[in-house]
Amino acid sequence: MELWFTEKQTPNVGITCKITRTLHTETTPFQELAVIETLQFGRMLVLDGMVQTTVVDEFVYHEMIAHVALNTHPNPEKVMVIGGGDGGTIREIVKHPKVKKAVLVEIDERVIEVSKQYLPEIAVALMGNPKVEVRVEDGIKHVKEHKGEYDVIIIDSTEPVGPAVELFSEDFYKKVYESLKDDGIMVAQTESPFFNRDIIKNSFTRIGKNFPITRLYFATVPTYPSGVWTFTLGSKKYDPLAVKKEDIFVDPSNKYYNAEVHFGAFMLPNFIAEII
Ligand code: AG3
Repeated sequence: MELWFTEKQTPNVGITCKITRTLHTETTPFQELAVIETLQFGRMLVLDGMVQTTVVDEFVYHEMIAHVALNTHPNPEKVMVIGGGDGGTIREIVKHPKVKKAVLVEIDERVIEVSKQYLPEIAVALMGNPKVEVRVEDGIKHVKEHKGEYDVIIIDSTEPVGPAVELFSEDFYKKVYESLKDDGIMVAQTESPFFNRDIIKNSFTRIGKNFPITRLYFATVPTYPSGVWTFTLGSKKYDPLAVKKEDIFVDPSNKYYNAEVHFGAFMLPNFIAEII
């Protein structure tokens, strides 16, 4: 018998993976959570039917959401991730030698626990890393209560449906701005330039209302809708394109991000550039 998982990414297109088994399913207070074993991409974390990460391609998204901002800031000592309960973004953040503290603020404790159990290579930094603090808390509440505290804030959210809707609002980006120090930087995952052009445009405009330097960049993630994914960076002071190449920190374990990719990711094909 063949077992297949399909995410219907739009009403007209989906991604289908042959699987060997379902490792875990549950309904948490926030969402439906599953971990399945795919043949092509290894273990896969699925929330509300949407692929969040897979063992085989997670490095692209996690390196790219973390290292671009960390290398734009000259001294990223205190960093926060909102969402990102699988731990992949935190794992990348603690690779950076200047990071002293990385705080994960995830609303759904079950995502953290299930990731630790079934995706240990992704969740590794959530299991006793001295630089990491894990907080099960609403990110919106957290930014309101922590003003002027962070050097870098990374919004590693799900799609803007369900628990993450507010994480794409102008008011939230303003709270993120206020939670950053005077020279802070934020990054948000902002979806597919093929399928979610409105989301990209709206996020860019909303982030740009708060941050004087706003830039869109992209990476290729095979298991996400269309395989092309964007990130939007908002910065109070430092421009990611003004970074000196020789100052860029590249961990030897990186599989995607390097000093060339740092700049190349901002070189947008026309169909992406025209969105913003
Ligand atoms: N968060 C963004 C995943 C969005 C994928 N969308 C989809 N499959 N329709 C990923 C979290 C990884 N730490």
